Amino acid sequence: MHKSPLSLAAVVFLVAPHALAAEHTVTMAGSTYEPARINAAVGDTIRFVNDDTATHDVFVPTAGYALDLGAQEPGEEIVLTLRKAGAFEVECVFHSHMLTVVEVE
Ligand SMILES: [Cu+2]
Repeated sequence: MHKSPLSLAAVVFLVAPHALAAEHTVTMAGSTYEPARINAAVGDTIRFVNDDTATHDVFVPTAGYALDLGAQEPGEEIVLTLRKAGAFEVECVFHSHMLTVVEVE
């Protein structure tokens, strides 16, 4: 048996483009966002996982992207969907040294 050109085309259509959206994970152990830099694409999601013993936060001060997801207790997860291209910084309002930079293509 061989696949007809029609079924091959259908397979290609099914995997592009929405199936390409990626999920990135940022952890917070030791009051440090890990990784410190994320390269992502529009439509991707970032899962912020508080795997630390302290309360943290996802705060974006960058103009045009500003948001504050509020206090995130140990064990909690928050998922952020990236809806526009550009770059923004994520900080924690409780720990000023915490920083990760997100670049969205
Ligand atoms: Cu923090």
